Amino acid sequence: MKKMADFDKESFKTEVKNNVKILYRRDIEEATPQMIYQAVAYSVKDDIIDRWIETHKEYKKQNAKKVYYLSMEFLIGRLLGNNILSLGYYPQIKEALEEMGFDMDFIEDQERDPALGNGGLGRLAACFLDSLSTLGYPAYGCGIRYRYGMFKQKIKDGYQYEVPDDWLINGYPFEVKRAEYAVEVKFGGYVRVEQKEGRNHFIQEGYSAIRAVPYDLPVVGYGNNVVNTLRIWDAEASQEFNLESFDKGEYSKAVEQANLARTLVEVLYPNDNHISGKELRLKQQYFFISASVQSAILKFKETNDDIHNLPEKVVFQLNDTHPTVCVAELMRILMDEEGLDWDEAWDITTHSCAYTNHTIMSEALEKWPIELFSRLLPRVYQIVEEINRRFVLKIQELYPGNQDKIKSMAILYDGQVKMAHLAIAGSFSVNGVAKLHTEILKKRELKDFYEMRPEQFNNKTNGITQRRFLAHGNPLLAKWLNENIGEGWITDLSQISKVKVLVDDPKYQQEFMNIKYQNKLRLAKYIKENNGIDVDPDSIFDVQIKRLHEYKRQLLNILHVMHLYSELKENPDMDMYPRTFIFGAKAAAGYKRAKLTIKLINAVADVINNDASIEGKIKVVFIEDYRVSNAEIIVAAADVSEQISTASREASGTGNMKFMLNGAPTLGTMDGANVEIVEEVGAENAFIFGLSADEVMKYEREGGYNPWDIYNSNQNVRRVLTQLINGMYSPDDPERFRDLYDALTKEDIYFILKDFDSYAEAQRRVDAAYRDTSAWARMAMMNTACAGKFSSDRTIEEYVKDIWHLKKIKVDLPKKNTKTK
Ligand code: B1N
Repeated sequence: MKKMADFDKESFKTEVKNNVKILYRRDIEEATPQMIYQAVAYSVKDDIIDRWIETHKEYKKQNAKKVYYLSMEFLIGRLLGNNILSLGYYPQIKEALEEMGFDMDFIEDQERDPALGNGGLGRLAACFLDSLSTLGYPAYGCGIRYRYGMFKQKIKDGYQYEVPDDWLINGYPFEVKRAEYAVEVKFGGYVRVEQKEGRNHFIQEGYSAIRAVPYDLPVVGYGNNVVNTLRIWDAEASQEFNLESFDKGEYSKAVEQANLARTLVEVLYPNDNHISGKELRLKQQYFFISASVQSAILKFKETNDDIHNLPEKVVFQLNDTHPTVCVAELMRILMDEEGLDWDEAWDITTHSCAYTNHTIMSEALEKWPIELFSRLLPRVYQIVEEINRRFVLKIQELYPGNQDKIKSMAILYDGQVKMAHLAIAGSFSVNGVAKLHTEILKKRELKDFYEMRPEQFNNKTNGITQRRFLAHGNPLLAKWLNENIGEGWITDLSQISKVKVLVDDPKYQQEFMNIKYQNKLRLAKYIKENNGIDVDPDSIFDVQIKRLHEYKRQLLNILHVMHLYSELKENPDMDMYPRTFIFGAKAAAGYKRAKLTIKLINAVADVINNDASIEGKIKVVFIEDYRVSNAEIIVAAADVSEQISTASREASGTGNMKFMLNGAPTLGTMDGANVEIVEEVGAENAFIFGLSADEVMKYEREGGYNPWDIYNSNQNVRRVLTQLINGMYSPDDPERFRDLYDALTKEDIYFILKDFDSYAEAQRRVDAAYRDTSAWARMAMMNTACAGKFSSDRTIEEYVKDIWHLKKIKVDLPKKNTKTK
């Protein structure tokens, strides 16, 4: 890697030893691996802090415009390795640790993944922060410091069990508590109106107050000394109380406040693409939004004296509708606290907020009962009512007498607050996350809004950071790239296209596939250690890792495995290239059908893996507790990337990009960003199958299709369906998988049976293609070579140019630094 600062190995070692003493009162010889990790992390943090301070001095000096990326989720994954990489000391620290008798990977493994997110949406937020820092743009991530992040998954007897993720148990070395920036957030009570100086003043009374306390995490830019901040909010009881000095009413209020503080940030809701609708979730939303907006305005006022200039210095990006209460909260602060009138406040708000839509799944659309919303946030609700009143007037002006428009666009309707409508009304920009997704928003989901204000809509195709998912996750390929095309790709992924000139050369093909092989050995070792299953590194590693959801169709994948197995049993000499089907997925704790699908995968694995007669031609592995840290290992080792969602349902996908970058061709539908992947790499370097989004949407308009037509005409489908209910994979309870059978045969709303043949045919193409070693190597290399577009650096540059309008900042290396000479 690039040498970005001179590193003094000896002083680093001394510092680690000292840290062990200071933190744990132990000599290094007596330290546990966790202690060593913490000591190393504190030493690294020490270097980060100087850059962090310097960065913020620079922001202040320049009075720089900042983006506040507001998100309920930041799935950042482990920080130690990435931070060291960004500082530019990775090889040096690895060497120093080796000299001290420690293995770098082992030390990194001591860190718990901060899993403050569910899946793609949270991981995207983390990739964006990485890119913002690396590109030198001033940014804050704002979120919640959940006491328990995404649950840990245990598989027992094939079933998923959820174990709380106590990620803070050993303390998290990279965070800094900033008690001095705590603010108050108010819930409930009522609004009193006071007439003063000829205008109304709105005063919230009888509320419960919570103290929001920020913890800052550094987001280290690669090689540029820029360190941005991920600010996650913790809740504390607002005031200490003395039992005797309270009358009854105040006493119960005080207890209520203390309880609310305790429960508010207790746990991340473990639903992906699904809304729980729980009161506590709305409390979480308002809590972190009120705190973030307050702190953004305080920061703004440090260097600006006219609040009207807010949109020139601040932009709030809403990561889906979860932070949408921001629109009303900003209005409240501007009017009630800054004394602006409605029109001024609305002008500022609608020039400061921008909204990203991440899904069209109807069960993920946020709607809050007005009863709940107004009780919890009485003043904010008044403001929402007024926003709605004016918005509906505008609709009526444009479409006189058209009730349908009001029905489909109003913010308040049917006793509900529709958060997407509020987000659109209050934002100057609305974007989707892949071309196809944005088109579907414009033509279908948000059609009426698009027609009203087309210039508001834009697309920002997602991306991923190559620093984590190649430089860190696949060090062998990273080294190979550095040697053959230089290091430019690390900060400019478009340069990876230089690999194209190597794809036809047998020498490079062999090197590339040898690296893949080494990565498969690494994964095989992980699987052996964590699952106790032996897998054959010479088999095709066919991987589907993502949240478990019906629309993602893990069920299609496992039904096809069942089909292959039946074929093989019927015809033991069948010519089939050995294949390892690898799954990793968490199911939301309350999502029954998803959990049953996990059980099915494990049941199929049990039968197939223990059938010696098929000579190991098929193996099925369900990797327990899929998360960011093991994703890095799995992605690097994949031969085939399964991206098989029902077309139109996956807004973008980002796993698809990680696999492509690491040289795994996509086996997928024309959905989400798959469409753009194929555009970049060429259809000949992917395995595409299934209905198109247009076809799916056409069936849906016509009320679906009849699965029995397929059942009756397709014996392969009939056979695997029958196996779901004849006890083949559940001899102790043949009815176990009945619900899956019913879902497929009654409506099959995800078109699994409809796409089955096409999928099986694409799988046969994979089998055939893999046999031509050289052609496969070329295809794998082409995927890596064409992945340039999918860097989150590109995505962020587009957000900056079209929406945020930020300026890059340069930060010089601070003078005084322990590990730099
Ligand atoms: O956001 C990702 C996309 O790449 C995926 O295609 C998309 O499914 C994902 C409610 C969500 N959309 N919506 C959610 C998550 C949590 C929650 O409580 C919805 N996740 C996505 C990044 O754009």
